[in-house]
Amino acid sequence: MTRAIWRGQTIAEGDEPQVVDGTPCAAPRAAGASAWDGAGLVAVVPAVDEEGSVAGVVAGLLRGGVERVIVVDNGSSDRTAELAREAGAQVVVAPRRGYGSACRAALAVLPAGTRAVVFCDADGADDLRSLDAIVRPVLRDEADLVIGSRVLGRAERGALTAPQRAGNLVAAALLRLLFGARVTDLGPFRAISVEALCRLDMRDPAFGWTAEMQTKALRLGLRVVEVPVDAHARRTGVSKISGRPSAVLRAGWAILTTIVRHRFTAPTHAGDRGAARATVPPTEPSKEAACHRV
Ligand SMILES: Nc1nc2c(ncn2[C@@H]2O[C@H](COP(=O)(O)OP(=O)(O)OP(=O)(O)O)[C@@H](O)[C@H]2O)c(=O)[nH]1
Ligand SMILES: [Mg+2]
Repeated sequence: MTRAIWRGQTIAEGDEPQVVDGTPCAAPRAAGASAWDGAGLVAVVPAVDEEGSVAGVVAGLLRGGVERVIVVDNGSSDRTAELAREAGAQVVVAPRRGYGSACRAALAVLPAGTRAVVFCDADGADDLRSLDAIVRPVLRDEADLVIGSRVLGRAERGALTAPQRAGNLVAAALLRLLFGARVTDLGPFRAISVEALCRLDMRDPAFGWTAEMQTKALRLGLRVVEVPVDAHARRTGVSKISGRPSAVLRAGWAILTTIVRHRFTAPTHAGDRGAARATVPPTEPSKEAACHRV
């Protein structure tokens, strides 16, 4: 059984996220930190046992101009939630484990007036100097989905493991074959408009989340662009995906099957009932945005 929660999105009964702390961000926003107005920009940060890095990520996002940061925790055994809250984040507990479940839990508590969502990992691997390049095309309505490509940017040693690079190559080849899209990465650092999110009706509870988002967006003909981003290797904490062979295999399988499945199934339009646009204008992103349509 499902119930409507937000602009046409649905969530399974018993899957409701628990808002631990609904207070808005406390940290001051740096004046002139970004070239855009961050009003309505929400960051979603999935985190499990990231106490060494989460506060820095939250503070960096707020400094960069994000209006609200939602950290979604899944049963951390360390001080992740506490430190995220202290840094100014709203902390949400997702009842089910999984990267996708965490992201969905955050979407369920998006505040009214949200225009765009930027997803960012909690381990400090995403270089927040690229925040502006990621969110600007969406906030200016020049793109619906912007993917930060670590392949086009500088990935420091250890930031992308050999299986990650190989997986990206295979996924990119598949996306080119099935959609004609010039995708280079399925990186987690990405921004998307709320209208596009509604239309995608995201479902994947785990590692297929990023591939689902890209594939459905391409299938629906949304404006998907990549921008180069720099990436760091995690410096603290333990890897939940790339450092664990079983997780790598599961993630790889989930990504490939997700791409193929969504290519051959009709896109869902659950979000079209709400504020989503019926059609997306075929405008190209401006050159100024330093991004290319995939
Ligand atoms: N809430 C939540 N967060 C998760 C879950 N799995 C992973 N994460 C977070 O998702 C982000 C990506 O996970 P990582 O462990 O960094 O995966 P990775 O980037 O492939 O691996 P590294 O090379 O170690 O960085 C991190 O912020 C994790 O804390 C989960 O089940 N729930
Ligand atoms: Mg990581």
